[in-house]
Amino acid sequence: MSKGKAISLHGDQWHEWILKNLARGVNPSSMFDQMVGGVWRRDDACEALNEGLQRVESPRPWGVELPRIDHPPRVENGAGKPVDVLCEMEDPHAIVMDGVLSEEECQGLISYAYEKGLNRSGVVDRESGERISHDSRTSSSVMFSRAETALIDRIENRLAALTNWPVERGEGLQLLQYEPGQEYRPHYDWFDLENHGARKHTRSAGQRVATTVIYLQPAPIGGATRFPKRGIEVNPKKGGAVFFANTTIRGEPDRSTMHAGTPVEEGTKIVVTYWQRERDFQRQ
Ligand SMILES: O=C(O)CCC(=O)C(=O)O
Repeated sequence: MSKGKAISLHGDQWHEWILKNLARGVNPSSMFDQMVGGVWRRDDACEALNEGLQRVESPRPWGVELPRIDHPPRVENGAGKPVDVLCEMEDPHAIVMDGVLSEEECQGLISYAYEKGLNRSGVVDRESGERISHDSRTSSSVMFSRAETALIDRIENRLAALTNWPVERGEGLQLLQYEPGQEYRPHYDWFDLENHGARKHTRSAGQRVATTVIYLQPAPIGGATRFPKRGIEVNPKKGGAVFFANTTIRGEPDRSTMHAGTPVEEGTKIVVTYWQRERDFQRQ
């Protein structure tokens, strides 16, 4: 879409509605909700409202900047294949993609993880902020540091370009392996600032604003990523991924992002998770 054209994307009626309401001083964030509840994609609605604010000569910030994926993404994987968007939804704002990593890249990450060794996965304790084992998360995992290998560096830079978000704001990739019966029960990735332990994790880099789960090896049966509040389940192919924004456009934790890794029924599922923060991230 060329600059200045988002406002006309859905015809004259919407165009006039946007200008009329902004000129009357209506709050752009409540207009945003109506637009996305109608025909608008979230990123187009933001752009159209910003264009509208320019036109009514009242440009002002009204929402937070968040990672966002271009439509279509202008990013290629390690085999030179463009990343493909298969499906996009709102509430939560989630995008399912194909070909984020090539087969070789998937295999390279798995081999490197096995060299390092995997341990039982943990969750963040609400009070202490320490990582603890919990029945709700039974996978094994390994964390990588930023740019730990040339392959990891390349993948992080690709994910940063794909989501239009600085690579410095990404946490290190985390590889998770689930055997039959293993799962990650419904949870949120955003930190609940009511909890002392969670506050410790947001002090320097802020909230986790987006998550991308990349499938390196889907399980033949079971092991989908499920959004139980919406009854939606996704199970991308090898190299595919699901991205979702953890906060609303107002920067509040988005409760519709509750998600789970459903139990694997057969085979082994291996994914990497990439979390992105509001500000630059340094591992504590
Ligand atoms: O394994 C999955 O499908 C989801 C992983 C997940 O929920 C997470 O890492 O936060």
